[in-house]
Amino acid sequence: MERIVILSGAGLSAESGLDTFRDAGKLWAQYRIEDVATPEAFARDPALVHRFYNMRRAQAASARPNPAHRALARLQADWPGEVTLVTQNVDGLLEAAGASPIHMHGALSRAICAACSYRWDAPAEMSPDDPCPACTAPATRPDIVWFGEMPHEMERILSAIHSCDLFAAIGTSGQVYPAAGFVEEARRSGAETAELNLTNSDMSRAFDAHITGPASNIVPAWVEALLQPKR
Ligand code: BV8
Repeated sequence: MERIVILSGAGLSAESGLDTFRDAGKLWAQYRIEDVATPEAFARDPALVHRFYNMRRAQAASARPNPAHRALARLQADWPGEVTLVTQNVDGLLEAAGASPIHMHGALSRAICAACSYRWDAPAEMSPDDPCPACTAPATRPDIVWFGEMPHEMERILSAIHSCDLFAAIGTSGQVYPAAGFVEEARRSGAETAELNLTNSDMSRAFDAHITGPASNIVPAWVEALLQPKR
C-alpha cells in the first residue's frame, strides 16, 4: 500500500476545543451559513463576516494540536510512500503538529484581496476598510472558500485520490461537496476506504472499514497499526 489520501473535517480539531459545524449547538446552530459563509453574505455585510472569522481566527490561535494531528504528522513523516493530507479545516493545527496539509477550504491564517487576488498572512483582526497591501483597494477578505466558491487545489486532490491505495476520512460529516464525493472517486479508482469518526456520517455506507471513537484516541492507534511492519 504505497499512496494514502486522508480527508479531514472539523471532528479532527474538536478535541482541541474548536467547534464543529453541524454537531448540536455548534457553529451552524449559532450562525446562518447565508449570513457568514457565502460571497453574497460578504457583499451584504462584510463587517459581520469579518467579525465571524476574527472570532474563529482568535479561537484557532489559542488552540493546540491534539494527538490526532500529531499522529497524522507522524504518518506523513514515517510512511514509506506518499501521504496526501486534504483538510476541510481552516485552522492551522496540522501545520502546528508538523504536517503539510492541503487546505481545500482555505485557511484562517491567510487573507486575499477580492480586487487583485494578492494573498498575504492575515492579521489577527480584519475589517472591511483594510487596504490591500498590494493594490491598496479596501477589498480584503479572509482566504476562505465560501459556499458557491470553488475549493482550492481540486486538480491536485483528485489526481492523488485517483491514484491512491487507501482513502480515509477523519471527523467529517460528509455533507459538503465536492469533499463528500471523494470517497466514491477513491472507490472507483480501486482504493481501500476507511472512515474514522465519533459516529456514522452521511457517507458511511461508502466505506469498507469503520473505526469509531474520538479522533485523539482512534487516529494514533490507526497510524500505529499502519506503521507496524507487515509480518
Ligand atoms: C462548490 C468555509 C461549485 C470555511 C466551508 C454537489 C456538488 C458540488 C457542490 C454542491 C453539491 N451540492 C451542494 C453543493 C454546494 C455546496 C454544498 O456542498 N452544500 C452542502 C451544504 C449541501 N458546496 C459548495 O458550495 C462548495 N463549492 O461546490 O463550488 C463551483 C463550481 C465551479 C465554479 C465555482 C464554484 C464549497 C464548499 C466549501 C464551503 N466552505 N467552510 C469555514 O467557515 O470553515 S464548508 C464547512 O463544512 C467547513 O469547511 C467544514 O470543514 C466543512 C465540512 O464540515 P465537517 O468538517 O464535516 O464538519 P461537521 O460539523 O459537518 O461534522 C463534524 C464531524 O466530526 C461529524 O461527523 C462528527 O461526528 C465528527 N466528530 C465530532 N467530534 C469528533 C468527531 N470525530 C472524531 N472525533 C471527535 N472528537
